[in-house]
Amino acid sequence: MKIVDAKVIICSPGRNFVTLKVTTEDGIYGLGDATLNGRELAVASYLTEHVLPLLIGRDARRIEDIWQYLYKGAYWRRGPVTMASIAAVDTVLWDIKAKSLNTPLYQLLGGASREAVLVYGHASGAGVEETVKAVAHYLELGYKAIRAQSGIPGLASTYGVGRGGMYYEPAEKDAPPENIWSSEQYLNFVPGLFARLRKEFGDDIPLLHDAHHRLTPIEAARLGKSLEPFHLFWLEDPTPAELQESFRLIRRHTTTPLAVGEVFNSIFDCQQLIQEQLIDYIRTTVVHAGGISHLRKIANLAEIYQVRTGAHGATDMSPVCMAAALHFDLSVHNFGIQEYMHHSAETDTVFPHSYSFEDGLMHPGETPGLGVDINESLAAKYPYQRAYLPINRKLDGTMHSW
Ligand code: EZ4
Ligand code: CO
Repeated sequence: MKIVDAKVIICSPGRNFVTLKVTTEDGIYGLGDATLNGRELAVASYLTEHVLPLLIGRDARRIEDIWQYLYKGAYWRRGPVTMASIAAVDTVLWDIKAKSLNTPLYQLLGGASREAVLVYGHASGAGVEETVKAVAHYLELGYKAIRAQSGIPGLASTYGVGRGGMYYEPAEKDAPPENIWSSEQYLNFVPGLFARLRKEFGDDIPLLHDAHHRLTPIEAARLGKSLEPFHLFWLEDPTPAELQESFRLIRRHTTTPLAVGEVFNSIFDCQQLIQEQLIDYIRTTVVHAGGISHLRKIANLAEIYQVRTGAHGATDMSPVCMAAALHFDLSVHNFGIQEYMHHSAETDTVFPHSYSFEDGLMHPGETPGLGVDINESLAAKYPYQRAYLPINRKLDGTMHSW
C-alpha cells in the first residue's frame, strides 16, 4: 500500500491548525494533527521540507518502522517540533490502516476497555462567585468532572480564565499578551475557591485545578496540602517539570493527586516521574508526544506503576487529535480521564467528525479509521493568522512561566 501523495493543510477557523493528509495508491487517505500552538509553521515546514519527500513510495502499513525511520533517521532526537511531526505521520498511518481494514481505530488498539470515556470541562470566572456559576453551568451541560480556574482579586489576568462564553483560547494575534503573576496572592486565594465550591456542590463531583507550571516545589507542596480537605481529582502542573526529581519534594508533603505532561514530547520526559510514582496522571497527548504509537508506550510504562492517563485536550488539539485521543482512551487499560473543551462551530464544520459527547462521556464513534475528515475548500477560507500564547511576569517584571 504505497503512499502516493502527502500534504500539509494550514487553516485558522477561529484558531490555527496544522493537518497532515496522506493518500495511498488505492485512494485511501488518512489525517494527522500537527498543531503546535504559537509555533505552527515550524512543524509545517519540518513536515513539508524534510519529511513528506521521504514518505512518497513508502508502504503505509509499516507504522512502527516509519516511526523509527523518522525518529532515529533524523539523528536529532525529540523536541516538540520533531515529535509533533512524527505524531502527525503516525496518526495518519493508523487512520489509513483502520480505514483499509474497515474498522474504527480503537478495535486495532485492543478494542474497548470501557463503554465510553470520562471527560472534564473547563469552568472559569473572574472571581469566586462567577466560577461557582460556571461550574453550575457545566453540571447542567452534563459534565461529570470539572476543572475550576478563577481570576485573583488584585491581579489583572491569570491562566485559565476565559473571555466570556465557552471558548477559551489564550493565544492572540500579532504579539504575545503579557500577564502579571504573584504566587503569594494565588496561594492565599485558591483554598477559599475550593472551599466555596465544595460547600455549593458537595463532595461527590470530581474537581480539578491547573497551576500551569507557576509554583516552586515547596509552594506546590503548600497548595497541595491546603487543598487536601477539598479532595481534588488532580492538581495539574504544580511546578515546571523539566527537573523531574523536584516532584519528590511535593510528594513528601501532600496526598493531593498530581497530573503532569501536556508539554512533554517523549517517554524520557516522564520516565522518572512515572517510575518513582511521583505523579498520578500522565497528560501526554497524541499530537505532542509522538503519536498513538508512542503514547501507548508511555501508557504501558505508566500502567506498571499505577499511573493513569489524563490526556491534554484543549482546543489547540484539533478535532483530528481529539478523535485519536478518544480511540486511545477507549482502549488503553489505565485510562484516567480526558480533557475536553468545545471547538468553535467553524472548527467543527471544517473537521466533520463521528465522536460525540453525551452525559459527561465521549465516544469516538464507529466510523472506520479515526472518524474525522477535513473539508479542504472550507479550510481554505480560513487562512493562517500568526498568533502567540501569552507570556507571564512577576509583579517586579521578572519573566515567569506562563
Ligand atoms: O495552556 O493548550 O490544561 N490545559 C492547558 C491548556 C494550555 C494550552 C496551551 O496551548 O494547560 O489550556
Ligand atoms: Co494544563
